[in-house]
Amino acid sequence: MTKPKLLITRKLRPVVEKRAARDYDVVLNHDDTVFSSEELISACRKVDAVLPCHSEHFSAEVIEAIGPGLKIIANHSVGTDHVDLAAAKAAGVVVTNTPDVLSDATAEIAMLCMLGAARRGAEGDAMVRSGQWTFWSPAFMVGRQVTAKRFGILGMGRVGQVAADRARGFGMEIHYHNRSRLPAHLEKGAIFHNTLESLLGCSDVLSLHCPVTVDNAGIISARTLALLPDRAIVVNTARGALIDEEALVAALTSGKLFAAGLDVFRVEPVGNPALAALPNVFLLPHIGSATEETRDAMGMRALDNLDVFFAGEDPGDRVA
Ligand code: 8YV
Repeated sequence: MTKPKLLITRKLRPVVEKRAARDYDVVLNHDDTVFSSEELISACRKVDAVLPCHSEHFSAEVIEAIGPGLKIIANHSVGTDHVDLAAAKAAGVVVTNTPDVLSDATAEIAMLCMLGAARRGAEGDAMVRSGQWTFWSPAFMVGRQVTAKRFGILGMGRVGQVAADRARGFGMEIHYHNRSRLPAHLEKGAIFHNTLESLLGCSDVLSLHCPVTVDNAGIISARTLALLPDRAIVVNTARGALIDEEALVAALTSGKLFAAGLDVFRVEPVGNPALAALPNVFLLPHIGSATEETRDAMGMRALDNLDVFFAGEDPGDRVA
């Protein structure tokens, strides 16, 4: 039996590429460069399936231009905002994602961002590294403690729930806003807010854990930032487009916010130079799920979805 032809757009873990090569006729991108739309269209036209990352954009135009050969987009990501799901559905292309397996890694990075922001991690690191640490005093580099403060979660899905568990480890009081209230065994005493506005008023640390959609892009804006307690901390490990970055810069500069910890940006790679110029921002280059264990698990989960699809069944992680 001929193996289905599979395009893997980016460099994955060796164990994942090995399994893929065993079961599929694999096309690899050895240079690990990001395809232009034209390159993506041309490469996808030659295969039955593609295993992309969030770095490949499947707009309605791209999906239409690829044409009928491509049967499945098996994402190596939980987020699917890089794929026009309605267009994929209309074109009869199945789309899957990789939920669950990256929740622990992403919740870890949310804690790193929270602590890096609260305890002035970027300033401290830069000072020691550059040889500028020439003075010490009890009045020096004083940050904010998170213990016993309120941790506000926007989006209490899988990652939000693990982040809540980790924040409980710091004795934080958990507040959340979500489309619907969780059952008590998942809520674990967290306080539900039926509006974002209500959550913001109770968030000493606001941590974003929701997918970005056309409806919530820019939801963290000058208006909503003003509703946070003074000197709050904003953490974003979800998607950059949730935040109006100009408004965030203004809130960090005016002192309304104490700090921010960010793993994601509107423009990736690169980030935002205005945010990078501020000392009270702790920055990471979108590495929330970048651990050995999680990268292996994401790749395996994407391959599981492909195997189920090519066995003629409906993949459990199907999103379109
Ligand atoms: C990944 C992510 O780094 O899963 C997602 O949605 O944003 C990240 O975990 C990336 O998509 C890996 O392909």
